[in-house]
Amino acid sequence: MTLLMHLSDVDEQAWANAFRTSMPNQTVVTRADQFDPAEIKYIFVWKPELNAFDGMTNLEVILSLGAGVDGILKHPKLPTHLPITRFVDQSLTHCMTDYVVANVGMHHRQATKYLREQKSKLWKQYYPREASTVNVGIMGMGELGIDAATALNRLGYNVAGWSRSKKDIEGVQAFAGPSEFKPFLNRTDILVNLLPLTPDTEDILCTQTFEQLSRKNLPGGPAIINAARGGHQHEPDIAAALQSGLLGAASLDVFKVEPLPQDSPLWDIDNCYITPHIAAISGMDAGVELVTKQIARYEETGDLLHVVDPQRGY
Ligand code: NDP
Ligand code: OXD
Repeated sequence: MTLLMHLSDVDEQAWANAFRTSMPNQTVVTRADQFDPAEIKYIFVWKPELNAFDGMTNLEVILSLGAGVDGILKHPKLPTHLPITRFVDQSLTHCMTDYVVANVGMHHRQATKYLREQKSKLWKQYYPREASTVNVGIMGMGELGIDAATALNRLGYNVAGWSRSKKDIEGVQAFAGPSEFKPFLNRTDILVNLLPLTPDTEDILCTQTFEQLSRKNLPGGPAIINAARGGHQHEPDIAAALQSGLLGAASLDVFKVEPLPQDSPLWDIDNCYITPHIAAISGMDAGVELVTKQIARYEETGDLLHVVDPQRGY
């Protein structure tokens, strides 16, 4: 069998070398190598180009480097009959939880107010309120949402989750489906997005959503944290909401266009906390171990783990 690396924006050669060590009996090629596409049985992919699957008449499995597979599912020449697996690993999950906990803590502890006052050399104490007075709402209670919710709950935050099906997690209030979206938002001071990008979730971070958030517990107004996909956010609405006070702050790790264009107004808004899509990464050690096990399992049993449901879109 031959495994092809098709990894845009990451060091494809370094991944190939790591796989050659972990699977010494298999052939591993990169896009820079000479190979016959008909010999490729597995493709390990991130941000596939238009020709990604061309000529692969014997391809059996598409293995995603990312946890999110929206970029693969929307590929115009995707061989739709093939299974797609996604990246699920504790190292990525814990990395995301770090990002969420850090940003929730920052907004709970009024980072924007203190940064503004620092600029004026103003020494003014606002006594911190306990974590239990802050309602955090997590949209998307899958691999990542559940871990973040559990960690925030442990820190004393009042946590709720919203998903398609209800989740029974101790100490975390469960909301599900479109009919419970409004009550979920109404109780939420800090809204965290960990949804997959699908037609149902596109542009979910918009004015209509922000207007329903609670304005009771955070002195500066509600905050949003988007660590999922840029396609979830309506960026003009976010910019307007941050400037009008409809939102007190936003932490954004992902954007409609990446890298975020130089002329985006978001860069200059002081209550917008921008990171360049690094909330959580698919580490090489974990990725090589996961894919090596997936292939061994598939070769032995024909089964795979973490298979995407193309109908649901995640
Ligand atoms: P999962 O597939 O494990 O979980 C998705 C969750 O979203 C599930 O709880 C699902 O509900 C819920 N959901 C899906 N559609 C809807 C909907 N229409 N309404 C309500 N809930 C919905 O995904 P992960 O937790 O592994 O990852 C989430 C996303 O995080 C990825 O898709 C990716 O885009 C993003 N990501 C971003 C990274 C970064 O660095 N910024 C890194 C890694 C991932 P149910 O449980 O009922 O099915
Ligand atoms: C992912 C990502 O989906 O890094 O894994 O965005």
